[in-house]
Amino acid sequence: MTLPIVPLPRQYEAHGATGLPLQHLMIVVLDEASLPAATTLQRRLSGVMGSDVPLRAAAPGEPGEEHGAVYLGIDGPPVPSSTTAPDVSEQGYHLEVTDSYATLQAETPAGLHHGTHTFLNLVNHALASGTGDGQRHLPATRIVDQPRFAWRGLSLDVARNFLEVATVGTVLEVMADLQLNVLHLHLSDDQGWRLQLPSHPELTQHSGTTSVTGAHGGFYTQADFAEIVAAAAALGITVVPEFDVPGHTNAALHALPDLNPSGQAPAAYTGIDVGFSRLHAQQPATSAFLHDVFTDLAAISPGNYVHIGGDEAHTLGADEYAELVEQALAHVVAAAKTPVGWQEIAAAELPRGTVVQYWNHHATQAPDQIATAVAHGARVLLSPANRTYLDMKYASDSPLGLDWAGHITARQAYEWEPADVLPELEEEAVIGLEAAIWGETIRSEADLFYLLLPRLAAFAEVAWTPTALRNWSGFADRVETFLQQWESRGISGYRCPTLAQ
Ligand code: TNX
Repeated sequence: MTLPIVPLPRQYEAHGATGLPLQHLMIVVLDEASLPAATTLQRRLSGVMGSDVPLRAAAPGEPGEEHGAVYLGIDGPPVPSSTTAPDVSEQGYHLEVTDSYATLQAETPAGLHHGTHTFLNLVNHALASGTGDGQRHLPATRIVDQPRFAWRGLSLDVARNFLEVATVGTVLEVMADLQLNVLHLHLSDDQGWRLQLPSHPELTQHSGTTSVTGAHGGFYTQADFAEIVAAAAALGITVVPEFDVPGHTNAALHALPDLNPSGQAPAAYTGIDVGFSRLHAQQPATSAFLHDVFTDLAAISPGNYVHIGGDEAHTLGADEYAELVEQALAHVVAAAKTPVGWQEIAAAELPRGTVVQYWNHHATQAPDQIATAVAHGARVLLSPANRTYLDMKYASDSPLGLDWAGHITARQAYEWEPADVLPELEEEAVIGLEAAIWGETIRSEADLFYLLLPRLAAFAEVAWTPTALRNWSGFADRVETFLQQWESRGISGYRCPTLAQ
């Protein structure tokens, strides 16, 4: 028996005869800490079942074998809310589906969320494959599951072109389906500044509606951002917000003339080149700018992590680059958050615990700096561009996407081993994996999902399931139901020809 879901659980076995009938399910919470995950499960389960699934608290001493009940409980010590998920290595869960009830248990709220996603995936599969209303059953199974990597992220570029709150909400639901737990929002770049800030409203006033080609601008208000964070938390997903400095800053330079040595703001940028813009350490307004934007960002973001960017500042000298990066890092630390930055920040002095996001795919570049950073207490997030940059074209004839890191078929997004990316690193130094989707060629939600799916599903299984348990043809079979399920929700991926190979 193979469970028909993505990512494939670590351990499972058949456990019963007929399976659990889908009619008359009800959710029963065994403790208060389980209520948030239970409430989200109730909402999503009611949605797929097409009728309200009841939820109630267990009565004290209730035997726990009621027909149709789905019991949810947390049996570990209390931990802070799911916004701290990436630090929690205990993201595992036990799910037991018998012929008459189901029990889902985890040590943490994060683990419980993952168990509910698996439960829903099993329900979706049963609904898609059942023969008639009365016939639908969940497979009776006992699952013991936990992820390989604690941080399983997606970096979403809303700066090159803007994505509406509703689109981000759809991305979050798809991420939850795939057990991903970090949404990294790339909120500023040369082409736009996407988050309204109390300290500098000019940033969005002047650079909020600009974009690549000028057609798809927009920005999030504080209320929009809070809505995204809340939607993510309800699904067990942490938001890691990024303002990209000291390069990739034309939108800031355009909105705030004081950041420019000439005092003159450059024109809004609508092209797709990288590496040309920069902050100026000697400019008096620069330090205050760095303080204000990272302090504001940390204040409105409940998650533990704030990303400072740091990539591709090609027009800055090494010393000035390090000075500006160190200022940004210090503001994040002063706001009691853990900083994250692209791999180039390893050239600067890093606070202990900083997460360095490695995007290169040529092992010849930068590993020494990465190794030094790790020796000083940094952790590494792996985003090798030739496997995880999902804005790369599938093939030369793809209508969307770039190709500087090569083409990435669904199969290439799946068949790789994270330990080979930086082989000299101990696995404990690797906090996890993050896919990225950059927005240069994306003009709509349809464009976004064309590039994301099914490659994001392939990525998710690489991040969750140990390589020894993975195989391509099994994945290609299992992901087909997901593609159909997403299509029924109006989300269309690309049927990459490698799925049939
Ligand atoms: C690289 S690698 C970038 C982005 C681009 C992307 C396009 C890195 C941290 N930055 O600025 O949008 O390539 O694929």
